[in-house]
Formats: sequence, structure tokens, C-alpha cells
Amino acid sequence: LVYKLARSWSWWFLSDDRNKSWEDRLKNVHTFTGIGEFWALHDAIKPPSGLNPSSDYNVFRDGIAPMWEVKENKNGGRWLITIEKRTSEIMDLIWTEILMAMVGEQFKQDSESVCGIVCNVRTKGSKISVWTTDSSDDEANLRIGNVLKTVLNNASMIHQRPLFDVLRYEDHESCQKKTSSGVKAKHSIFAVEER
Ligand code: M7G
Repeated sequence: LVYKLARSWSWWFLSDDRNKSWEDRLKNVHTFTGIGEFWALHDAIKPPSGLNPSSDYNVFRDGIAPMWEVKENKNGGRWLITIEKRTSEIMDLIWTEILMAMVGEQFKQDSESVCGIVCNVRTKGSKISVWTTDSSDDEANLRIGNVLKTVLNNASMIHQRPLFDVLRYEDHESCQKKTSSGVKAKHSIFAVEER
């Protein structure tokens, strides 16, 4: 008996190879549907903390390439978690928690709005983000953000350490035009409500 996920997902790797274009650095590693297959892959490859800086992992719905240019992403945006001052162990925890939530269909009615997740390993501060298909769909994006908050707050309790401070939503278009001043967030969700 093979236990299956509700849909197929593709795991991608962006190498740190400076001599190649961004597109040529991006490779599809494996597409999976089985739950055992998902965990075998997850456990066989390095966690994000084991990657060289400038590398990325992407896990996207099968058929959606992890790039701004495709139709499912071109009007989209992302819920962004900055790892900055946190340890690489926390980065790995956040990655696995969000990955489990996504392939385990925790976004429920908004599953079709979620395109995938990204981990950018960077010396200047790593990032984990959830890409959604329509940056103007505030209702879906806020529901998705609140699921992420719940998932991460539950994981914070289990691991007895805070995993994040804030989730910020930004559209891909502003990210592509970003200046050194950064991107203005469309929505923010705090781990702990401000009093
Ligand atoms: P990043 O990896 O999202 O952030 O973008 P970083 O500043 O933390 O490294 C870095 C660069 O990678 C961008 O300026 C683009 O040149 C390239 N890049 C990133 N993404 C997500 C895309 C994409 O979806 N399509 C293309 N063509 N280039 C991208």
C-alpha cells in the first residue's frame, strides 16, 4: 500500500554556480506524490543549513516552475520569513514545518492559491517564503498567512523556542524592482499580537 499526498510536488535546487545564468542554475531534483517518497527525499538530501550560501531549495506544485515568469506566479507574491539572527537549526525547523503543512494540505480551501515554498540560503540573511498566485487576493493571502502563523507558533511551543517574529507579504513585482530600501509589505502578521 502506498500512501499518497493529495497532489504531486516538485523539489528544485538552485546551485550557487556564479558562472551560470539564474535559469541555468535551477534544476528539478525530483517530483513526488507518495508520502514515503517525500520523506525519503527530505531525509536523503541536505537540510537548507547544509547548502552553500547563494543556493535555494524550492518545492512547488507539479507543473509550476519556481520563477516569477510563469502564469501562476507573474501576478503573485510571497509570505516572507527572514531568518537573519536565528540559527541555521531554526531555519531547518521552519523549512520542514512549512513543507509538511503544505504537502499535508493545511491551506485547505486556499491550496490552489499556494504555488510553493522557497528557501534562499544567504550569508546576508536567509529567507523562507510561501509563494501565492494572486497578490491582490487579500482574503486568501491573509488566510494563508494565518495558517502559517498557527503552524509556526505550534512548532515554537513544541521546540520551546520562538521560530519567527513576523510574516510579511510582498508582491513579486515590487521584489523585482526593489531598491536598497527594500520592499514595502502589503500585509504583516506578528507571532505575538502587539499590545
Ligand atoms: P533572490 O534570489 O530572490 O534574492 O533574487 P537575493 O537578493 O536574496 O539573492 C536574486 C536574483 O536572482 C534576482 O535579482 C534575479 O536576477 C534572480 N532571480 C530570482 N528569482 C526568484 C528569479 C525568477 O523568478 N526569475 C528570474 N528570471 N530570475 C530570478
